[in-house]
Amino acid sequence: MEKLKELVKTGKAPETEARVKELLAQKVLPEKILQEALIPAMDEVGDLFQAGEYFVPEMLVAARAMQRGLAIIKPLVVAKGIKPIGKVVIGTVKGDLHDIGKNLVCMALEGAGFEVVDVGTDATPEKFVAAIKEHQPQVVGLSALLTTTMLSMKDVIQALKAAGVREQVKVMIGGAPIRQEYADEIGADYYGKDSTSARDIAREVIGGE
Ligand code: B12
Repeated sequence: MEKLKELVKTGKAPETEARVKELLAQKVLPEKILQEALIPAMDEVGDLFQAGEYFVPEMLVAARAMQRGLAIIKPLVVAKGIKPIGKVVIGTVKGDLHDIGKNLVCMALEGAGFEVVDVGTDATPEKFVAAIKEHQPQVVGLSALLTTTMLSMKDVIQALKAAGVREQVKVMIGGAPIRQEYADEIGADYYGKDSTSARDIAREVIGGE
């Protein structure tokens, strides 16, 4: 696991892929690989960036390596051929390009049997509104990793109100800078600290219907 973490941190994409496969062959659970190597590696990359030891290019190659690893794990944790139990529209808000966390949330939701409509990154409030009108989800997930872009979560909620669709969905928000207080402040229904919470929230909403 330590070796895998190091490979992600140093942005070695093909080696990351190979190491993930190796660990899986040794019967290490995909969830364990995710929780104990891939995610902690990105946390450490963030710390190195903050300390001025890493710059954007290093963060970028590390993110690419992480995504190569995730691509191997995804089919193992995502449910297949099951009738979806509910629908979630999710995206990273306007101005924000971080999508690893959102993709993990998508994986957890799909793994639990939800249909996920991913509107991608840098998604405008209008894009969320259009996706809600088209797909009629029960839950909308908003992700933001920057203290500057988390402010656009409020714009999305306002746009949902203006479009008359706010009452038909529950809004859950998440991302590293987000806290419960912020969810309360902007009128989001839920805050989820990680992908497991996102899955539990979706289950609660859909189970509660
Ligand atoms: C990788 C990375 C990048 C990559 C992103 C690649 C990609 N495809 O995502 C690149 C290099 C592009 C990048 C760019 C930038 N980044 Co950056 N980045 C990171 C880094 C190192 C890791 C993020 C990550 O993937 N974490 C791993 C995932 C698994 O965790 P997560 O995203 O938090 O998601 C989990 C939870 O938050 C939650 N969650 C997430 N979304 C949602 C949604 C819902 C609905 C729910 C319920 C839960 C939930 O569940 C997830 C799984 O558990 C972080 C550091 C950090 N520790 O966060 C900095 C970080 C977020 N970046 C930072 C900065 C400053 C930038 C740049 C501005 C740098 C620059 N000067 O250009 C740009 C901004 C670009 C933009 N417009 O978005 C700062 C933000 C500071 C701040 N407070 O605003 C951080 C914190 C680094 C730091 N320590 O300073 N970055």
